[in-house]
Amino acid sequence: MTQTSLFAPYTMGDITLSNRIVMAPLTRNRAAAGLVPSPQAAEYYTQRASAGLIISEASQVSQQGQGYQDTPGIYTQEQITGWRVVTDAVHAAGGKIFMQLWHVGRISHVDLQKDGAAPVAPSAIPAKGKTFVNNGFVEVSAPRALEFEELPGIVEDFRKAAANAIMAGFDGVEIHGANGYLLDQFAKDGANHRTDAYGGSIENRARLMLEVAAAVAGEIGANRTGIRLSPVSPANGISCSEPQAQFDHIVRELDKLELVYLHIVEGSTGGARDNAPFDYDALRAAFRNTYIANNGYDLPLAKQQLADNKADLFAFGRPFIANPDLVKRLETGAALAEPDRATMYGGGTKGYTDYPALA
Ligand code: 8OZ
Repeated sequence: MTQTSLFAPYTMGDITLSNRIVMAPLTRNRAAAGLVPSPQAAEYYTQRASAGLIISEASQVSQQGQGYQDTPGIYTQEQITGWRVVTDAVHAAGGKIFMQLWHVGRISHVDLQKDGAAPVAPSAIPAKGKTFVNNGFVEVSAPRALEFEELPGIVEDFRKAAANAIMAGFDGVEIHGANGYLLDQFAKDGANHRTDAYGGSIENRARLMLEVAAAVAGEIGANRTGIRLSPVSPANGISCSEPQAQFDHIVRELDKLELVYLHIVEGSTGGARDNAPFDYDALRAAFRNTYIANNGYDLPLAKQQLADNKADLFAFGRPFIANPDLVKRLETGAALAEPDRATMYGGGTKGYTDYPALA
């Protein structure tokens, strides 16, 4: 049997990635006026184009879907035009880039919403959590429950955003179904107390996420549609009483839609990989296309998991902030630089485009 390598090309759907290292989506809060990617975004992403695949920072599908200051959108012509500069630059550098499509649901603040409205959620249950607005961390605002009649509009926002992402030159999209944002809020009973067709049972809680996935895949093709899930992450105050059964069901249904990849945050987002028992092998076994593993990976763990056929691709998040040439550093065993926390969220070029590649 031939040895698979992290550093050899991998074919995913209709595209060939130059290696199996993925740049995970990273929120950087540097969008310009109009929530258009900043002029420096093209440079930032191009510096990281040696990743086999870049997944963009989470980008809201509507104003209602925004939860933090200065995150980019993909619902206006100006935003599409701005993102086109980024994708052209990444492609010219030989990279591939998907856009992460985001609706934050209850993780938002009235100051970001149209006319100061309440953020929306499956149920009127506030999250215990903070967001960043008006240049400071504040408690999220109390949400209102979405009306049944509003849910087709949410699906439509994701569908349009996916079409916009393709117009902006992305190779595909990743639906953000993780980390306690809207689709994860619907999927998990800590946030979803609905009594209609979108709550109460495993099938009902999965419904909105699966409708979004079907709509996006129908619009741009399943071969360009991936999704990110975090079955046991408590991120943004979310909880689920039966994550294994919930996510076994979701992944079985996503497999039927033939999405191009499943991107799993294993454990607690940005934290422990073993915060709760969960059988990720069951998800991998239920999904025929590409499995991207994420959370706390380093080179030895990625090598081991690849050798054991636990995943096809490995997404690195924070290491990509300070190491634009992360792939080369991993391949050559070079030391990794540490990111500066103070410049992760917001600011200018400092801590954004000024981390050097190795000479
Ligand atoms: C960090 C800060 C703000 C948002 C996620 C989109 O956790 C995020 C995010 C991360 O998925």
